[in-house]
Amino acid sequence: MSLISNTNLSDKGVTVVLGSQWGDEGKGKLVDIIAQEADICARCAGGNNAGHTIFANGIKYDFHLIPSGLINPKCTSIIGSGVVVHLPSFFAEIEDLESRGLQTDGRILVSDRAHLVFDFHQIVDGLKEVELGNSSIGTTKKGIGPAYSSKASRSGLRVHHLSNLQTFEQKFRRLVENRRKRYGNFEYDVEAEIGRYKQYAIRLKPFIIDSVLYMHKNINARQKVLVEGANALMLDLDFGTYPFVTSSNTAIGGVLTGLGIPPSKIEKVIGVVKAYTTRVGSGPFPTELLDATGDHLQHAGAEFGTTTGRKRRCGWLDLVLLKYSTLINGYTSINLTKLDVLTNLPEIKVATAYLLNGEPLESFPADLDELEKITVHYETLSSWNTDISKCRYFKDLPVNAQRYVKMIEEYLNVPVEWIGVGVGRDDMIDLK
Ligand code: 2SA
Ligand code: GDP
Ligand code: MG
Repeated sequence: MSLISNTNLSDKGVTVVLGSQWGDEGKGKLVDIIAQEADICARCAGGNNAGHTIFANGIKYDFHLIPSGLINPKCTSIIGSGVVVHLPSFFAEIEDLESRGLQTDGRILVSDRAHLVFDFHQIVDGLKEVELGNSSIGTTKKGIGPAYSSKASRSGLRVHHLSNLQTFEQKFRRLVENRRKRYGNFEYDVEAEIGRYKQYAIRLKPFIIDSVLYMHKNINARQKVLVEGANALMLDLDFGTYPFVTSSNTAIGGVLTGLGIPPSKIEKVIGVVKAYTTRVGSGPFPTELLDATGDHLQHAGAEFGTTTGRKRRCGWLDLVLLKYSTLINGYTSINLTKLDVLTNLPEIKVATAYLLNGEPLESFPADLDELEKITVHYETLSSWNTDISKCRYFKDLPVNAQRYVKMIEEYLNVPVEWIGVGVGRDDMIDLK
């Protein structure tokens, strides 16, 4: 019997799950658990750059574009207007999930306002990275940045454009032409792509909805609604380590703009916090460990990108970063994940301050040059060496693991509601 409580979702408002660090905190696992009670699970931002791995019923599922609530057969998945959709990947993901035994018919709905990612966006993503040379972002090359650029420059194509193929074709040709002017005459068969999209237009028709109306009707009917954040706060276009960020608002603001729901409808914001820090791609990482401890975390935590297979960089938990993340997202509770990965370390360090010229900074700096110059102040905590993966109650944890959790709670002044102790759905301590 699962020890996870049955009171995770409220019918009074929406529950949001957000990544608090640089992603891959284990959002998918929590979303899957909570979605067992949900009527609706919605994605609001990002695209198939995201990767959410779930182990449930003895099966491994990798979600990218489709919300991770799909494993509950009673839960409907919504791809909101803030998401960018690469249709070939969308259909391939559905086929993959069906091959793993999930039934998807009528259970996945896509906003008519969502923007489309085309193969040429992916080509441009690669070309842009090459152009940046040593300063490349380390994107997933899924075309996410270029698709959001088309959106921001008001030349993008949205899902509803597929209902008028004549306009679609005109706008599409203009868009490719424009990108060729900027990036050269890259190889891309425009005619073949238009042909494919004529087919996709037919195939996608049953999935398309006005998601604004859908969400409002269901929220007002007191359906249990869960929103799954993709990527994480430090990858947010405005609040992350710009320019080493993704191109969407991955913070709480993206939930509102990416689904068209007002802030008053949000009841709960759960921040997913990995017990250490990881980052995939380039960019600053103050607590990164470029030593044997970093390698140990990478191996013990199986830290490989879910989408690209890249090794994730690893480092100590950074409470300065998490304080900043908490300020922006206003977490009402925390899911601390992967605590089991810290077992058997000789000691554990936690960053509690950034010092610039010997003085502590009040918050996470905007300027990456300033960030380069800081010294990280760590507190050292005693570790534990007993296996915690079978612990199901807080009191079962070794005292030093309990102290670690308490320290995070006190520093951030946010209650830890869940603690992840393994990959499986049941490997979770529910503190409620
Ligand atoms: P992009 O492709 O334009 O969004 O890349 C911009 C930056 O955002 C980072 N990014 C991610 N970071 C962590 N996890 C992500 N999803 C995959 C996963 C990543 C993978 O779950 O493991 O498989 O490599 C993700 N998606 C984007 C990216 O690394 C760039 O730093
Ligand atoms: P997401 O992007 O936040 O959904 O996270 P990912 O799925 O990309 O990466 C998190 C990885 O950690 C996945 O492989 C999960 O199966 C795994 N994971 C999640 N929670 C835990 C945990 O508590 N302990 C361990 N050992 N692994 C976990
Ligand atoms: Mg991930």
